[in-house]
Amino acid sequence: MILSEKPAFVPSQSTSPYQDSVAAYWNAERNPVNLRLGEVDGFYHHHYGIGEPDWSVLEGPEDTREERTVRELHRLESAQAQLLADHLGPIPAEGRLLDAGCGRGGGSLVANARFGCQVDGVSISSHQVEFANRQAEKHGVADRVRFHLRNMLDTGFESGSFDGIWNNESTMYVELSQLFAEHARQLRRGGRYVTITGCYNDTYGLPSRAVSEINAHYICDIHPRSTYFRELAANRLVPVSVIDLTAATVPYWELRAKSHLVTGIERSFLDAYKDGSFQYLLIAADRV
Ligand code: GPP
Ligand code: MG
Repeated sequence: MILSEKPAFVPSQSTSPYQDSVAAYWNAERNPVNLRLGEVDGFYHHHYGIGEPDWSVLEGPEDTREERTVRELHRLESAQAQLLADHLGPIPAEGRLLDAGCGRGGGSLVANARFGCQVDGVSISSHQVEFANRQAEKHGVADRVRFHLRNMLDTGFESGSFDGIWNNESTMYVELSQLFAEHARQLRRGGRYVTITGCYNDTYGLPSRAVSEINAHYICDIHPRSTYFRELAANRLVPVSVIDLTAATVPYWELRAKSHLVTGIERSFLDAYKDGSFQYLLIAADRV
């Protein structure tokens, strides 16, 4: 055995048994509500939707009902991704963006289609990274949009190298103090950070039963609203927009609950939003 030989540097991925369990969940995940929706146009999302649905998809000819419902849920999820991109921009074509917790890559492809810029996405799930890179190939943008098996808390990317960073429903898997420190390091001065997230409402108290059910379902740890603003302020990230999307996302969950694509978590989201214990927020902040 040669003790002095160091193993080759591998960019950090999972850093704990907890993160191993999260990676295992996403490596095994094949929910039709994600795969069927992504097949509509090749933008595979791992977030929820916003806006008023066309409820008529639940009625009409039975032979097309499922397809019409899939398209409608996907339209609402796409609207959410577009809203997030609205808050990143304008980003020049020579700019660079980071999608932290990129899932199957739909959000990165949306941002690249909007701005034409380079986008890097990171995930600790090898399945998601491979899937997302295949999608970038299929969209013909693999030279501009790249997915990496890396940990968003310690990406290995150069300091000050990004014009914008976002987390689309991925902050509940990490400590915000660590996440925002890494984002502040990677963003150039004046760069933009955007998150869309579910947070628990401090005015309700601690997490409700429904919020705890969501945590157990996804193996995550939903943060209180207060922690977002405390940790942004502590990490040179100054909020510029805060939008409460709770009312805008409830109809998505109502449609999903009536669809053939239920996963079993729909009631918990509806209860959590309606009892006031949970909020769906967009927060945009500038790096100073
Ligand atoms: C998953 O999206 C999003 C999360 C697991 C984060 C939890 C989000 C909160 C707002 C609390 P998905 O599209 O993979 O989930 P599903 O399979 O249920 O559609
Ligand atoms: Mg989904």
